[in-house]
Amino acid sequence: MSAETDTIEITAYSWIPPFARGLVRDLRVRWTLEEIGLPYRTQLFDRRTEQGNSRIPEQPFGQVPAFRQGDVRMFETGAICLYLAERSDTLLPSDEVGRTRAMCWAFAALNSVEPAVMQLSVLNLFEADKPWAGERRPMVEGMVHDRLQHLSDALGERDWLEDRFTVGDLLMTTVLRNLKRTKLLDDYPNLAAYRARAEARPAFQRALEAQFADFIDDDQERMEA
Ligand SMILES: N[C@@H](CCC(=O)N[C@@H](CS)C(=O)NCC(=O)O)C(=O)O
Repeated sequence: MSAETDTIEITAYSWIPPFARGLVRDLRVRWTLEEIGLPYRTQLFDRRTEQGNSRIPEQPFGQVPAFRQGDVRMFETGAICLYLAERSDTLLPSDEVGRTRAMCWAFAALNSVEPAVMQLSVLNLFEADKPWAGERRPMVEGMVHDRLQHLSDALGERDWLEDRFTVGDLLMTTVLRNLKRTKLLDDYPNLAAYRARAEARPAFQRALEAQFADFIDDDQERMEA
């Protein structure tokens, strides 16, 4: 029997601090599944009890998300989203040129843009009270600006990074969402519009709603658009 006939299950959190809600990376997988129209169920973990040495099964680093369908067991959102995107041309064009460009943007999101963005997130969320935070911020913001400027130039006046929405845009949007509590995107109106355009997709809205619906409490502070 093909693994594709089994129910898809992904891991997610039933509780995580409010600042992270709407940003947790299972959103990428949920969004991918919504775009291609595949149902899934979630296996939930409470972040308050999954700390220390507790590990989320099937994810070597104890993180979310993990993905399971039949014998297929995956971790790493980039791998999961690309694997799923291959099942339909909604997120991955069937022509070789389009498919390979989409793959490049998927890796660019996770490997070229996200590392700089995450350094800023860590500084703002976990290191802001350190005596050296003020000294470090211009350097970190400079790195992010460098990436954003190049991304902005690559996007230009188009709606998407290539001639249509792909898994590359999906992943890039989830990376840019981590800048929501900063003003950095204000300097790049085309990127701000790009992110808003992607977030307006019904599949994204369904994925976001589903992530919030899985939190067990009513502490539903969100990352507003
Ligand atoms: N590279 C991994 C990163 C996964 C990741 O950072 N997950 C976070 C939530 S967004 C997590 O589980 N953090 C809790 C921890 O690290 O213990 C991926 O893309 O899947």
